[in-house]
Order: sequence, then C-alpha cells, then structure tokens
Amino acid sequence: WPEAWFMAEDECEDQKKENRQDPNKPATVADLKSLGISYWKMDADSYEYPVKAVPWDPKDAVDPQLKALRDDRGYSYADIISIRPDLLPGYDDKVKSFFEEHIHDAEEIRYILDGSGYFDVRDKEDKWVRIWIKKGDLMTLPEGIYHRFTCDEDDYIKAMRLFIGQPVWTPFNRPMEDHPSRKKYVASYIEEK
Ligand code: KMT
Ligand code: NI
Repeated sequence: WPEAWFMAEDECEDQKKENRQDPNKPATVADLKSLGISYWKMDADSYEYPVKAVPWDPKDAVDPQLKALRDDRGYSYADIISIRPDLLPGYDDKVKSFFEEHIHDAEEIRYILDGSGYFDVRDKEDKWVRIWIKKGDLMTLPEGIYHRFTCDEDDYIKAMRLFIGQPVWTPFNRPMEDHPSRKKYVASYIEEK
C-alpha cells in the first residue's frame, strides 16, 4: 500500500508539498480500507503502455495480473495520460482543476505507470488524508468519496485510467450532499462507522 498521512490542518499553501502534520500522523492501511479504497501492487516495469494509444483497449492487456483485474471487475475501457509541464498543454490550470474537491458517480481507478502524485481523500471525520501514489500502484476510490489530485514536486505522473462501460470523468464539486452517489457513499462508509 502507498504511504498515507493526515494533512496539516491549515489549508495547504503549496499543494505539491507533502503538507504533513508535525509530528507526522500516518494513516494506516485499515484507515484507507475503511473508506472503501482498494489497492493492488502491479509490475509496471515489464510491459509497455504507449501514451499515444488512446484509448488503450483493456482487451490488449498482456500483464496477467492486469488481465485478471480487468476480468474480475469488468473494466472495458482504459486510456493513458501523462501529466508533466512539457507533455500536457495547460498543465498548471489542469493540475489546479484536479485539486478541486469533488466526487464522481462511478469508481475512480488509477494505475500509475510512472512518476508519482498525491490523491487526497476525506476521512469519516472530514479530515484530509494524503495518499502518495507511485509507479506500480493501482488504486480505486469508491463512487461518492470526496477527493482531489495533485502532482507532487517532481511534476510528473503517467497513469492508466480504467472504466466500466463508457468513460465519464465528470467531477461534481463539493458541496454535493444530495447527489445519489454521495448519499450512497455516506450510507455505506460513514453512517456505518
Ligand atoms: C483525477 O482523477 O484527478 C485525474 O484523473 C488526474 C490524473 S490521474 C493520476
Ligand atoms: Ni476524481
């Protein structure tokens, strides 16, 4: 599992910095699982995933572990994005918009093929937990969880985005308490606690 920690309380001045509490307050694997997050450690070194092949068809999967995940979970779409100042037009604005707190009406699945970045998720007490995701990490965020993404100070991540059915990446920015996906998440993971 990736390293995770509770973020410093004051709203972060620089989103790309670690923004840890002092002393550091780690978030455990159990903490992350209790929010509905799943994780797989993948072999990102032995297979080629060209960014040009967009969308990449999960039927083309060669990696047996990725094939098994695809079949178990029914992933039928994938694309690959590189987020780096020289590769992504409008890099600064895009990284700012990924960092707006939002939900989706579907699971968010990310397989990190190279580089690293931060996914921040809200815990049951509405505190930010920062998850430092790196090459070889495949993580899913459940439908309806409040979250945001930013590059770290290395300014580079290459990720495969997987989806069941036709991809819809629409972010619904907070507040979204009446959204069915949010209600479902609250009922399953927050009221449950
Ligand atoms: C997201 O969900 O914010 C993104 O798609 C960002 C890139 S995936 C590492
Ligand atoms: Ni998102």
